[in-house]
Amino acid sequence: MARIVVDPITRIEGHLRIQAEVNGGQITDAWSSSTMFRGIEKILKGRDPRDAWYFTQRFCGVCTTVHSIASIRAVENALNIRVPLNAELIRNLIIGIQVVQDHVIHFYHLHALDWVDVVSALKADPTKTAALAASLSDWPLNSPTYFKSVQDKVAAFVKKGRLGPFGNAYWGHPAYKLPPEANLMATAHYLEALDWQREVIKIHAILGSKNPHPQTFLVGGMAIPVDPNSQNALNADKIAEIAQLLKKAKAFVEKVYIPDLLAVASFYKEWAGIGGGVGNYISYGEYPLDNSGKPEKLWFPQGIIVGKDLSRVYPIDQQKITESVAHSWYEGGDAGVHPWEEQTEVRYTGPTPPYDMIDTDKKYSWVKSPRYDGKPMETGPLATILVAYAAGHQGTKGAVELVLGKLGVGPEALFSTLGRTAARGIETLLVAQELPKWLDMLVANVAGGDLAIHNGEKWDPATWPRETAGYGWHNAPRGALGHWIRIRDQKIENYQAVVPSTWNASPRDEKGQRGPYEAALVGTPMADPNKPLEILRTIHSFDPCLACAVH
Ligand code: NFC
Repeated sequence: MARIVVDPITRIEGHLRIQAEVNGGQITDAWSSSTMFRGIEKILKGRDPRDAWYFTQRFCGVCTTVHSIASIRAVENALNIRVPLNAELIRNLIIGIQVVQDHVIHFYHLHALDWVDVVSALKADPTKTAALAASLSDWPLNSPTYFKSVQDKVAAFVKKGRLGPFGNAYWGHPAYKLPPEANLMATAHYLEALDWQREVIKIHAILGSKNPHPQTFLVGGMAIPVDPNSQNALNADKIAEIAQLLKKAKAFVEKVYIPDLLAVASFYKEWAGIGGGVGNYISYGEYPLDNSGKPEKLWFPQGIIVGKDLSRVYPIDQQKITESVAHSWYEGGDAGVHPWEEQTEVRYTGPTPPYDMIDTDKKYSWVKSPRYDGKPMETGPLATILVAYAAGHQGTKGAVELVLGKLGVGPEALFSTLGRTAARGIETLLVAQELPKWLDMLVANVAGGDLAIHNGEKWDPATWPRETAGYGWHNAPRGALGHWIRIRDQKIENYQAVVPSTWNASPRDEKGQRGPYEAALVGTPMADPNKPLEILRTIHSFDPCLACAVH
């Protein structure tokens, strides 16, 4: 038996460490740990609840909008505020383009190199690469000259001995399966996606004044006036610019990302039987289609799937969500606690760095262990797509069947590392195709004379009850994000976030149940424990963000 440590896991945000036991070429047990403390929940106590979004947005530099949305929804829930339809639709546009940009970045820049051997791309024939690309898509850039120029660029890196963004990887590892031409095609699109993502996120600059960390959120609505005829508002020119950027976003997803995903996945079908994990899934659903606040009005439905059973989607009861700190470096009892009651009080009992192993029988992470009704839950694009598919969501059903059909696998293939990566592509495609419709809804609503953007009825704290509590949910790129707030005497009494990567990266709970990363790694084959590429594949398929997870 070998014990291995991967620390830090790179190509993620924040600090994640995996300890694993390997027996006979397979992982037999694993522990997920974050070695970095944040503490922003503590900073919020005593502040004005209307300011909370501004602080929580700094949980993360990657999902830079999501903690504002969850925060303002939590305060609106506590104060029983309905926001105007224009504000809901603008929020949908901000959220949706974040998801699309984030998932493309994940596929190319954070995950592709687990499957694509960049150095092998040097051996490719650019003409054959162009023929391969043309067989998959009519994307205009895909020519022999273009692929040759990319190959020359990579060759120049290699010649200088400085691989730049491609440095320090396991090139030549036996688990890489793509032919050189597919490697060159994916490498070219890796570089192209860098430019594309910078362009499409300009929508945040238009609607939110900047990215990262857009600035136009407001409890009760948004701080961006809508008026087709004013230069100082979201007017017809700006709408036209957003429409162009959405077109650009959709084209790249349809013609580059999805064809690449299918092409790469077709060489790694054995990964449809690896990396399954806990088998329970939670999705908060997303994209309100009106301002009723009702879950049934969300475009992606919300719900829970238990034990990989796609015949039932359970509604979510927020009271059943708890966090345990049995194996996390915080004060607290053994049983999980609901976020309204929970505290974040540090009790570090870990080793003093530098260290080789963390004793995982004791506390071993700064991440807490969220549980639903006592069960570990996976969240993220796979959960979103499984819940929508099982709930009979039309667009999702069609897209899932198309992808499964192209790969020649059944729905059970979704419960895997490959399924997680495919589901992210499906979510991106569906959102990219839907975004222009939400823009059209906004334009139609404004054209009908509704210019309302903020509900100021409860803006004055004197109108608030002396004591209240609320929660705000958002389906972020990495999954189910919830913020819980208690307000007393117009100030924040307690604030707790239960974040997608907290669900997924969680250590064991008081019953010894593994978290999703830990469970997904069990059974993973390892060609060479000294080059743990397979661990990266499964962990990256979740798209971890440990800055968020610990917050
Ligand atoms: Ni950071 Fe996240 C927050 C997480 O909710 N996990 O998707 C978003 O980061 O990327």
